[in-house]
Amino acid sequence: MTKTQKIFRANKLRNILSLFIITLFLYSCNGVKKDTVIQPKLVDKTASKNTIELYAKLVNISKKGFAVGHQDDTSYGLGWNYKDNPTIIKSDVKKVTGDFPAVFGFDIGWIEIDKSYNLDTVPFNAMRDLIIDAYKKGGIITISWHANNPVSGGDSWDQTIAVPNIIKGGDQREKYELWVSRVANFIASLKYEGEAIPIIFRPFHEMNGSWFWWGGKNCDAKDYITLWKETVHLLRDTHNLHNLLYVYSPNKLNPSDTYLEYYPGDEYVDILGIDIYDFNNAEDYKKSVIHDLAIVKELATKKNKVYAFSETGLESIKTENWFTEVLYPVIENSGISWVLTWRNYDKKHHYMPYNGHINETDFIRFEKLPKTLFLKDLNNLNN
Ligand code: BMA
Repeated sequence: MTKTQKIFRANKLRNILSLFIITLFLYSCNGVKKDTVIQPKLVDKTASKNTIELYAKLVNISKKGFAVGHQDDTSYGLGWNYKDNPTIIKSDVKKVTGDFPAVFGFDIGWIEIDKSYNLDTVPFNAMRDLIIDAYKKGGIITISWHANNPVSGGDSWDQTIAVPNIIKGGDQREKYELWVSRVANFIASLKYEGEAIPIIFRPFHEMNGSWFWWGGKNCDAKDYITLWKETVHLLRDTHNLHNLLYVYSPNKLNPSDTYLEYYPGDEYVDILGIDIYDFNNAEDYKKSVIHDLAIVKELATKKNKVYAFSETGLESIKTENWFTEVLYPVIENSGISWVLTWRNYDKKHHYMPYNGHINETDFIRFEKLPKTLFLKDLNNLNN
């Protein structure tokens, strides 16, 4: 190499190095923090500020641990019901641990048929008050929808074929649009200090099972996808709701299931979820959770989306130390943003412990573990 060639090469290297330093500098000038994510591409390009912030919060949570959620947490529990004394907001989780959960789950099944209370007898007026209260406390709200069967008039578990009838061109389309307008009216009524409360909306869940009219053998994947997309269009574009994050949540994957079989596409889903229950077999449960969450994680990472354990639990929680020894180890490092257990209806059908329950102290230990975020932890998170 000649002397001129050497000088030329050194200059070239210096130029590349300077360019690299300038790029880094520009990045820091732009205020791009080290752990800031690339702006998410939400389903709603005009999502409200609070909704974008909620998404950012979910990302942040998943880096610190996971938020703990409970369905109908403040609506009722063992031996009490909000309806009987709406002046005090109770919670079995709070009675046991001293803190509320960080995620509050609600279900709007029966709003579509214009009932004043949902399928589990929670009055919608009470639900609205409790959603506002949970939000005011700093909590995260998620809403599922156990809609009735629009063809037979039966409940969600009525497997009469209905999806082809309610998508565009179907004979029950008008009815479905009316149903969605009732959903939209309720969601539009969820306001705090004049602003729409951001909601994680999880309709048509567990679609890979055949127990609901919108899933499995009761519905083609193609029709399911059409229903999902049309529902998003109605809520977002016709009813102008800009406070929703949409969750896609299949049930536990059986060997023949593919997670994305019913997936409506990246443009229509904000969060990937999965529902898996322990049916009194901790080993099978742990295997499924590890296996399925790894799949969800891989897909969500590729798609740059948040993911969650959208429903779980062991009915009556008879397995000792279920929270610390069965659940925690399989989700501790999973990267989920939240985990939500189902409702506390009575001693036979409940998924969180209550005062005097055999797993009460285990749940107190669970609350103290480093990755579990309850309401106070959530409020203490710095961005
Ligand atoms: C199910 C059960 C039902 C309930 C439904 C909707 O898992 O808890 O009793 O009606 O969820 O909340």
